[in-house]
Amino acid sequence: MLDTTLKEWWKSAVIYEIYPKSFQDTNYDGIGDLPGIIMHLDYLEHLGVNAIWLTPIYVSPQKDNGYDIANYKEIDPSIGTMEQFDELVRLARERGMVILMDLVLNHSSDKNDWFIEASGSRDNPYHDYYVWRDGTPDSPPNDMEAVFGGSAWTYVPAVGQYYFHAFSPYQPDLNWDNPKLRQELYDIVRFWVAKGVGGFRLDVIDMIAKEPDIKVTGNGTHLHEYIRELSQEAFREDYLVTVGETGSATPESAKLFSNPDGSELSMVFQFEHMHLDGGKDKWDLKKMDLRELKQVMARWQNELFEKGWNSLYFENHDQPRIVSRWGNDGKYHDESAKMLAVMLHGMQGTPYVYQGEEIGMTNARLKIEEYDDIEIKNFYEVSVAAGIDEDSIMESVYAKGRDNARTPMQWTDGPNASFTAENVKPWLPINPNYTEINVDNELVNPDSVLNFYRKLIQLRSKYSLFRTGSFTLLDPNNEKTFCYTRDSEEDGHMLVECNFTGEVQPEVCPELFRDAEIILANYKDPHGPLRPYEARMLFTAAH
Ligand code: TEU
Ligand code: CA
Repeated sequence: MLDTTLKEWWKSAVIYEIYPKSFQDTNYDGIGDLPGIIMHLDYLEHLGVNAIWLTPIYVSPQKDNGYDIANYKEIDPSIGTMEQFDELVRLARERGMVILMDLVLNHSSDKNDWFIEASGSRDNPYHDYYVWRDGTPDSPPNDMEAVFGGSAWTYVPAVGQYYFHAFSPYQPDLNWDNPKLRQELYDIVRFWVAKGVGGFRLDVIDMIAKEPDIKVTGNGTHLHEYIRELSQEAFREDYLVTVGETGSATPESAKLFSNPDGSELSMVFQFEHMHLDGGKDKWDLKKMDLRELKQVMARWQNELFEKGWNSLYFENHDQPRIVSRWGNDGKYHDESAKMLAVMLHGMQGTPYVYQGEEIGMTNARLKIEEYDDIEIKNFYEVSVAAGIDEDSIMESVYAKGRDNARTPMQWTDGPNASFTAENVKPWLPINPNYTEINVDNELVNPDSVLNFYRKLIQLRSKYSLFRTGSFTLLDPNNEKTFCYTRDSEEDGHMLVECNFTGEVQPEVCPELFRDAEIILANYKDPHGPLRPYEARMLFTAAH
């Protein structure tokens, strides 16, 4: 069992992300809850993960499913109680796992008491907790757009000013230039540390030093200064893992964010590889070019080697399902789901498994009125208003909409996939393929995607090479296969071979691996040319 009290334990860990609303409903209101997570701790222990990241469970109007926090120190009643949370932390620890909280320190909800006070009068002490600029009702300070559509500025008549919001008007940005606000946030962190959590995922932490007057959100002048202060004042314990969601990160800035000297955060969670099948924005669909993916992954591997630490992920609650996105969710569903896992988990960094990824859950096509996500709804409205044709809007939503990842977890082939009771309407529809793709089926099938993930996760704790090895990309111009080696003088050598197509491809096997041991493969008798979506991991000890 991994000792999560050791410094840098997270370099050997696998993190599982839970979207609580969609995991397991136990009181039959159609919304997943904390007792639902407790109910499946044995499942997670069996899977072998070391930490559980919960997306925000604080009191929230749920305009953005918890990424709009009204009270940072209480649990949203739709999700559970503080007693249940304490119980979850304790029971997870008993099974060798820690809980990671998702902290949104860049913005709050507009229903947070701070904002209610702040928008009452300019003299209120909380006014300066937010970012205000003067303006008249019909002329915002500038033309900055919010991520979820519309202007990034909203006018409040009571104070005769605009407040800045990078996302939606329900998510006013906090003013990190105010030292009092910063102390208030550190106090919140300490509150959760005292509860025994193992660390934090920090939502859009690269946007805290915004400079909206010059249209800067990510990478503002004071960014690293603020993060270092946060780290010093709030993350005092060595064992805490801190994951910075940093959409603006480059390998260069990632070396600061995840500086091995511990002055900022444990690791970055960046998006460069996730942008390869988009254009001017994510809705602008483009086919992913495997050579580009290889180049991007290799650059991050090599630049951060011994200089920083990266998260390894394909899925999260904002991304579509990877087997539908870059695999084949039809004929080669199992093969491609396993292949993608091998490609990712063989690298250096901390791997993430997003709920349902381990059973190969797929994208879901819903009717427009069935979607819940603020981003999908706003995109649809704005696009319809701009005269874009309905079919092409829906193609983008099917391919990239965030609700693809948010349909309820598929536990069994019973009613409502056993996410909730039979007579209850889940908050978001269940993907109809739950009769085929579900945990129950996969637990008993030794060749399932689920059991493959178990083996893959075990390998990471067995071979230190996963943590230590350098990375070499093989055959960079091949657009069909993704092959690389990991090498360490002390810990040995690994070859990873992945076929990204439905056709047979020649194998790329350097001499060193002729007699290597096959430690994992998604086909029986893994030798010779790579069959459709075949993946192999070969290991040879240090010489
Ligand atoms: O996402 C940050 C972010 O940059 C988003 O714009 C993300 O790229 C987008 O959702 C993809 O379409 C974080 C959270 O992960 C997300 O769920 C929140 O909605 C967002 O912050 C605001 O808190
Ligand atoms: Ca519930």
